Amino acid sequence: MRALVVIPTYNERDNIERLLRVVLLADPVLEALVVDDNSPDGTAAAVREMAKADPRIHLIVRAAKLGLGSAYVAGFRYALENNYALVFEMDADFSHDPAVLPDLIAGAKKYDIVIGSRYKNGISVVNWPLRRLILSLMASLYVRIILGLPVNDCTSGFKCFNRRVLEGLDLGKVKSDGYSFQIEMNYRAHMAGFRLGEVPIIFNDRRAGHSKMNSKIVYEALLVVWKLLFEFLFKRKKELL
Ligand SMILES: Nc1nc2c(ncn2[C@@H]2O[C@H](COP(=O)(O)OP(=O)(O)OP(=O)(O)O)[C@@H](O)[C@H]2O)c(=O)[nH]1
Ligand SMILES: [Mg+2]
Repeated sequence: MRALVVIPTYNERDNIERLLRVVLLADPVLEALVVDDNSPDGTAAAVREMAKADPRIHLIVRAAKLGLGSAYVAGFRYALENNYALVFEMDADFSHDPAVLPDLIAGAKKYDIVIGSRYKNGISVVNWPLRRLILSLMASLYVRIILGLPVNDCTSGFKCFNRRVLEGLDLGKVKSDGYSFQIEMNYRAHMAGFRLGEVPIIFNDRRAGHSKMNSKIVYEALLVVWKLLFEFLFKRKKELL
C-alpha cells in the first residue's frame, strides 16, 4: 500500500525540513508531497534539496499564491495519477502531530475519510487564544446544524482520504479555500454516501512562521455552508421533477 501526505506550504522554511523528516519516520508506507506556492522564503528550494536524496519526498511548485484549496486539489490529482491508496492533508507548521499518522492509517480501514479531530473527546487544542477556539467551535456547530454533517470537527485540516473518495468526487467543482475547503470536501463526500469518522488529536498552535488566517477565510466558510445547502436542495428537486 502507498500513502501520500500532501503538505501545502507558503513561507514554511522554518518548519518544513524537520517536519518532512518526522513525517517519513512515522510510518514506512508514507511518502510526502509538498505543494508550495513559490514561497519568497525559499521553502521549495529546501524541499528540492531533500527530494534529491530521498525518493519518498515529492514537490510541486506553483507560480504564485493560488490558495490552500487549489493546492490540495493539485496534490489530490497527483496522488490519483500516481496510484496512492491513501491521501492525507497536513499543515506544515507542526499544528498536526505526525505521530498521529498511524492512527489515521488505522482509521482508514473503517472509514472513507478519517478526520483528525480536535473536538472528538472534549476539546484538545493547545495554545490557541480563547477567541480563536470559540470561533472554531462555533463554526463546527454551525456546519453540523445547517448541513447535518455527522462530525464534531468540520474544519480540521488533518485528515486521510481513501482514494475512492477523491475518485468519486468532481474535484473541479471544489472551489473554496481554507476552512471552507474542509467543509466542502466533507459535505460532498457525505452526500455521495462516503463514511466519515474521527480520531482524536491534540492540536498545537503553529511553532514557527506566520499565520495566513484572516477574516476573509471565516466569512467564506460562513457562506459556503449555504451555497452547498442550496446546491444539494436544488439537485434533489431536479431529481424529483
Ligand atoms: N500552497 C499554499 N499553502 C498555503 C496557502 N495558505 C496557507 N498555506 C499552508 O497551509 C497550511 C495551513 O495554513 P496556516 O497558515 O497554518 O493556517 P491556520 O492553521 O489556519 O493558521 P495558523 O496556524 O495560525 O497559521 C500551512 O502549511 C500553510 O503554509 C496557500 O495559499 N498556498
Ligand atoms: Mg496552522
